[in-house]
Amino acid sequence: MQDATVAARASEATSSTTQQLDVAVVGAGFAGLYLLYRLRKAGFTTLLLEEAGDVGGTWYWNRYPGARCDIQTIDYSYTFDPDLESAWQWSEKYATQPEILRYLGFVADRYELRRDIRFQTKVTAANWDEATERWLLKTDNGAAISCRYYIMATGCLSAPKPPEIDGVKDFKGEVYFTGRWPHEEVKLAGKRVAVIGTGSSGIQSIPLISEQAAQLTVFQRTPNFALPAHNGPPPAERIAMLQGDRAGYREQARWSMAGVPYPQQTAVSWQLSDAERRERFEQAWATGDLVYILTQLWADQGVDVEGNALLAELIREKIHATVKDSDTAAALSPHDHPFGAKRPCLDTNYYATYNRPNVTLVNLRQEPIKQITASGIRTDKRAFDVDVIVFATGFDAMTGAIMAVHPITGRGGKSLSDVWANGPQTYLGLTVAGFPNLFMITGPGSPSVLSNMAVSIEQHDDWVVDRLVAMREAGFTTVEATDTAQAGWTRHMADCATLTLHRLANTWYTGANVPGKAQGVMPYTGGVGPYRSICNEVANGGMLGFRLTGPNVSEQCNDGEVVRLQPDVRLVLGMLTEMNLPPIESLGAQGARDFVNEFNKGRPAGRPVGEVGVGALQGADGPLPYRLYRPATPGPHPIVVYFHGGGWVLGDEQSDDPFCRDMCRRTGMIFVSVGYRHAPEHRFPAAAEDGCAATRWIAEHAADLGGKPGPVMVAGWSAGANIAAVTCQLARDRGGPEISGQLLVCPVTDCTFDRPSYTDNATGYFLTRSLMYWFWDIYCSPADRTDPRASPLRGKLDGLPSALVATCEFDPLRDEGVAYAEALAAAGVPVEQLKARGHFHSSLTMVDVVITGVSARVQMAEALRRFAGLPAEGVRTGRTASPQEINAAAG
Ligand code: NA7
Repeated sequence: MQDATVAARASEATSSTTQQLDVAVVGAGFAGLYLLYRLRKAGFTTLLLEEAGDVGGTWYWNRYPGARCDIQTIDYSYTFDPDLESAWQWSEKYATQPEILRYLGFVADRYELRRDIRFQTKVTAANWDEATERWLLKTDNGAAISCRYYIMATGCLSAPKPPEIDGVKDFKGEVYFTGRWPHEEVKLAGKRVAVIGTGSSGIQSIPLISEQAAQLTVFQRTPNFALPAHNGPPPAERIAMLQGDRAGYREQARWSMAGVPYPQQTAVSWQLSDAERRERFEQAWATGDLVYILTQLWADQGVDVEGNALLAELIREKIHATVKDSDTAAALSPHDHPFGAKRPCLDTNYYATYNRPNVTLVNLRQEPIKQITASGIRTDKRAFDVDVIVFATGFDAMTGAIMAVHPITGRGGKSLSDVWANGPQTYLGLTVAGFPNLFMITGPGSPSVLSNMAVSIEQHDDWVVDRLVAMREAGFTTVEATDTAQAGWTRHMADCATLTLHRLANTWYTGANVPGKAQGVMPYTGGVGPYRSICNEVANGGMLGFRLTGPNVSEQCNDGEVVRLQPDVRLVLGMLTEMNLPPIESLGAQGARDFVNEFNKGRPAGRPVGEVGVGALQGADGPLPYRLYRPATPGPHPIVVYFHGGGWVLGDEQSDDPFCRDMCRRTGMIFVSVGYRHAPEHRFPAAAEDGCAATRWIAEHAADLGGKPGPVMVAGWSAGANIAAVTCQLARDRGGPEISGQLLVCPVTDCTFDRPSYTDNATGYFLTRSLMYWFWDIYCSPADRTDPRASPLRGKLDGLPSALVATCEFDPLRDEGVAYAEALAAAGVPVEQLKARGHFHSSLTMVDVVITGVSARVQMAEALRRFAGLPAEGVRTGRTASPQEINAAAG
């Protein structure tokens, strides 16, 4: 940007009249530039306000040595115009800051964007004027602005965080911030330089600073994981993929999890040998691609502490292999957070830099900084005299640029800072209730920093402009998120966050890097593709969760929550819908069995247990197969007799294998899964009688099976839970076996179809009303259905063993499960209810697929241990480890 142009724009705007606009946008980075392009094309009068002297956003300010993108540049580009894509060629796999800045300048020139940008202009206040229904902006340069829509394209990492160290002002040497690096050359040659901070900015700049400085001292508070970038020309195979099918490549990125076209990894760590895992890791290490290593090694690395630890250990090995001094290597090796939970970095020679004689690492965990003095930095052990201090201390991320930069006052005079005092609340990360016509591009609550920003920015820009166009066509002039929608989004965000490991690290993702900032995972962790489909759903659902008004149209408010399912349940159901399967009941019994067997082959293998054995036991009318899962701990163990699901028609003793393994591991108990007889070959009461007979046989042979003699427990899912419930009643009435507890997961308990859950969830959640009709028809004649051996809710319930009854919100069987639990309680049976919000009939047994079911599985395991008279602390909780626990485990 030539100075003359800046001056011209400023003087044009200094008139005393308020400038009237359709849209004002803050920020001329990736987001603002494309937004301006689209808004202008759509016919909105638009002005961009930018504090800097030229376009570039974060790439204007972050000019420190070594600044580069760390998403491959061919992915970190605009995709809206194929001509632009062929007009610009990137020279490197990861472009430098100057090249990215040139690119953004090229884009600004190509679409003549600068003529609608007021540079060197800060917004000093933004107020929603209820009378005119417009935003009124004050700026420090030029006329005030009145606009219908106000859009923050301010970036997620653009408000540098103060260093919070005493004495910075006393320092007599040079001070630089990586996020506000000078435009003129900074000469470090021959100087003693200190760098504080080892996030991406520190890790990128430290190797280059070390080459110039006489002495470099790095002050590290938290070690970070860094991987070699292997920078060079853009990789030929990715270019070939892009050029082979540009549209397809870009579309795949848009629907991927991270905004980069990689497929979902399905192999899980425990299916791979050490050698196989190492081979995958070495390949990833050689690839030099963050998204690749974060998503392609094994499916559990991003969601499971144990799967993640395997990878973290391999990276620590690399650090030790590179850094010669073992104490320095140990200090550089992260142990306090799972890999990926804090933003990992791409580096060029970062770890090797510590082998240079002029580089020293100071571990602030062992000697915290006391203060900065006139001559340098003092820790509580030593003083370091330096000529230059570089603060690579990061940003007030996600909310800083929106909230801290200027007061934003919405409806009723409420300030955004107050509304967000306990953390950002948004609807879709795009809007905030109480702030009509205000949009944020890649705001908190959207995938933003957990994605390829270029993809997320284009999606947000497109979504906003498309909505404004649609509103204009319909005559609406205001749009505002409802409280219901926002609360629902906050809940969905929290559900998503339980899926990942981000909550286990103190990072700028959670606000932990800024003292006093509210804590919580701020970006949307549910993935780019799922997020895009949700935004589309909102738009296609009549602007679900928004109130729209206009002068000549009646108000429209299609209120509600856009996602009520757990995020992984939503993905599973979405995949099932896409498969366009025929209704199971149309396949016939054998066809349905074949289908289920085939379907089960595609699920993750169950986790290892001590031993899996098979055998035969005595059923009601002959031998039945069983499968026994034994814990790895020394026995004898309590025994749980397990009955699989499948509507009395489908499945076998193997079909709930991952669930049996999971429960065996969590409880430390033997699970014996019984292959009871099925209909239509063996109709009612064969399955029920087998259940009782099998339980008796197992109780009698407990010692032979390695189990504890004495009472057993029963458990089952769906029709299997029906058998478990019936078994308890029969055992009580027939003088044994003794049963100490029953775990009923989504049980069938009654033959009527008139409870509301049969209507609410009749279709769309895999187990349908018509499938249940079919199961009942095959299993049981109408005359037999009221028999308590088919409908245990109709039986006598007193004197039954303690129970845990688990039900799922989106399950036709929900209400009969609840009815059974209530009836048991009324009969004086100790009963615990587990109502799984956002889950469907198969959620709790789909181990390692529906990961959000883990807390329910923990609760179920605790109940079984209670039934067995064991202490609760033996329950393995899987992914619920806290940062403290990770630290403790790491020693
Ligand atoms: P980051 O990733 O937030 O890193 C900041 C670093 O500065 C980090 O190592 C911090 O340690 C350290 N820090 C912050 N404040 C202090 C104080 N007071 N004393 C000592 N050390 C401190 O910012 P970056 O600019 O490197 O990267 C930001 C993102 O930009 C990056 O993730 C990419 O997405 C691009 P801590 O970890 O808090 O202990």
